[in-house]
Amino acid sequence: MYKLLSHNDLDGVGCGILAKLAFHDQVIVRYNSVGSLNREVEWFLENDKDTHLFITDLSVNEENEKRLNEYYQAGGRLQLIDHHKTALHYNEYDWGYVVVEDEEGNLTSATSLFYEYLISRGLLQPTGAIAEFVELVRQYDTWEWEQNDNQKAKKLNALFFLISIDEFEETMLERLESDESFQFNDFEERILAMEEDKTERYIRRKRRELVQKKIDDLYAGVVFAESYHSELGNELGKEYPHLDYIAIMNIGGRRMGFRTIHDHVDVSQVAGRFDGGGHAKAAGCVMNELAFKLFVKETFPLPPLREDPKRNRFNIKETTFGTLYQTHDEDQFFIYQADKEWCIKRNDKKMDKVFASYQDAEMYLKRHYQAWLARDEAFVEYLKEKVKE
Ligand SMILES: [Mn+2]
Repeated sequence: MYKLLSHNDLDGVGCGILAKLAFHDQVIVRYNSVGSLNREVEWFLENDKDTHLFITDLSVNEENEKRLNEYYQAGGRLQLIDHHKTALHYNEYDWGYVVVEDEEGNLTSATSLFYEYLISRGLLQPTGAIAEFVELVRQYDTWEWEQNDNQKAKKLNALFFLISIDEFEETMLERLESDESFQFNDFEERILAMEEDKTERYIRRKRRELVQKKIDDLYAGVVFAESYHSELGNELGKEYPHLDYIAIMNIGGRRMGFRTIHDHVDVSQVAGRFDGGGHAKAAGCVMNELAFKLFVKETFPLPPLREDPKRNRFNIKETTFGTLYQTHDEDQFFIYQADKEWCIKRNDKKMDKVFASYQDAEMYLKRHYQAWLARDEAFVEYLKEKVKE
């Protein structure tokens, strides 16, 4: 018998589906959150000894790491497969296999690693449909789908959240066992289109709820949300590029996620401060007391960030003539170019700081004053005042 303990996200369930394709009714698959895996492992070590254990897309705590190693040394059959940077130390064990990036420089996922593992040992026959499914999961999990505009990968994840894990497993198994290529059916295409509209509306609303706070040396955008964490982190990150990362608080689940679109930020380190982990661009942790204080208690009284208007015709960024910004404190900031430098006037008084580029000046305003681009009407008023003077 085999047993697979895997993550309860698309990548983790991808591993479960591969295990069932390979071992059929000879495998028991259990999906876990980061928190519940350790209990499962403990139960396994006490009750399940004659089974070949796989752990995918998750890692255990130190205590269980030690116990699993003893189990392996005593002849137990065990394989851990993961692609999280924070799990790399498992490679020191014969039973650990952790790869973040493959030889061609592609980011891996647990599903893609497990697929190769099963094929290389002759446990699974590769097919076009399975290979495509694995690649969709990998692209979604590594967020490569966005660069490639791979809508099919995005839809696969959306479908995963629309139906139960059992249903998802069943319908995928059926398809992968019989079809030559991987396709959604008409019904799925229709509900996926509806789901996309709904997600867009949700994200639009959340964009207006984001608050900003400097935590340690980084500027965080904090938002409360139960679902669509990856999409939210990405959209909010792009909308507010002056923020180093987005923290998404799931109060009900007492968990939080961190996402960044920037290469200079590693959110697995941010999560690490709160005993969590993950990837450079996406990480998470359980909301401990310190995290609750910093991200919930202290951000609760803050007003949300205001979005820059998108339809301005006069007050436009990066014109040499000048651009007006406003703040919650009703300060007016005016960015303009003088010689080769970019300067800022705060309520008509030139500030000492000068900037090499418009972007630097704007970043400064947004980070320090949470300023937003003024609407055309406010800009026109501002110019009228200037003319009067
Ligand atoms: Mn994964």
